[in-house]
Amino acid sequence: MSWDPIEASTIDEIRERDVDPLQALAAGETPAIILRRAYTANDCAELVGRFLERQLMRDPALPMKEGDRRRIDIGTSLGNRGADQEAFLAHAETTRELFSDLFEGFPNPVDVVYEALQQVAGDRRQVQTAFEPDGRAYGPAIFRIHYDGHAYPPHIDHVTLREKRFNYAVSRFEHQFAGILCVQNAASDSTTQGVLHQCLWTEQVQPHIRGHTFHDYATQQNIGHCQVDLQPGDLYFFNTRNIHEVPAVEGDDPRIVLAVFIGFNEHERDIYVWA
Ligand SMILES: O=C(O)CCC(=O)C(=O)O
Ligand SMILES: [Fe+2]
Repeated sequence: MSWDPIEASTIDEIRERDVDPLQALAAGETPAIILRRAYTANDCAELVGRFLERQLMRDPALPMKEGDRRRIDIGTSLGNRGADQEAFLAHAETTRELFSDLFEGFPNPVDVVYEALQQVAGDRRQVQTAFEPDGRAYGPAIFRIHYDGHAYPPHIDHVTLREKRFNYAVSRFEHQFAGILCVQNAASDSTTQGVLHQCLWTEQVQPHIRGHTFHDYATQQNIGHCQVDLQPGDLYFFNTRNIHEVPAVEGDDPRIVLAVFIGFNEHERDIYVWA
């Protein structure tokens, strides 16, 4: 069976290809939903300028110093900060403040991602930032800036299956997706953003993730994959229970994405979004 992304430059076309693309992602029937040109390349470039102006990222033109990080986050990551729920929710508040004026003069890229997801999801579902029962919200989205040498080896992302967090409202979602808006590629001729393997995580696969032998396992088992190539402004969604990876960034230009995680249950109206 071929395993191809549902890809178009309008949501209408995407929904013509599949009546319920999120359900197709949940079922593993498609590797990704790719929306081309969700944001303009020009706005992407100017946004990077804004990050530099506001010193939210390290200027790649300056020499790297001892202790400089290969990845900088602008936003609040549940994966990184979720161990302390109070601190996580307080940090999320500062992200919402930061984002309240960061995009002045541009279309708000976080809204672009949420609106695209809402349209893909359809009227019977409601996309919203994740929140706890007391009303406190998570960070809405995160910019990740990856410098030379940064890679994501084969892995999954899942609040319960991987992170084993059960004390968050998002732990009720069976399916977790990611939404990634490409803001800047590492080099002009390298457009690979992600490699998605046609393999949903199970306990049986875990030793190959832990032992860094997934590629050998995939070859042995004839597991196919889908390579997603993006230009700045392209947005894609995928099921984060599919083993996935991002090849190492090469060169002086950092790879920059705007990322969200998405919680989805087939029979639930609410879709929660966080970072
Ligand atoms: O940056 C990406 O395209 C995806 C990164 C990823 O897999 C993750 O953050 O878990
Ligand atoms: Fe991931």
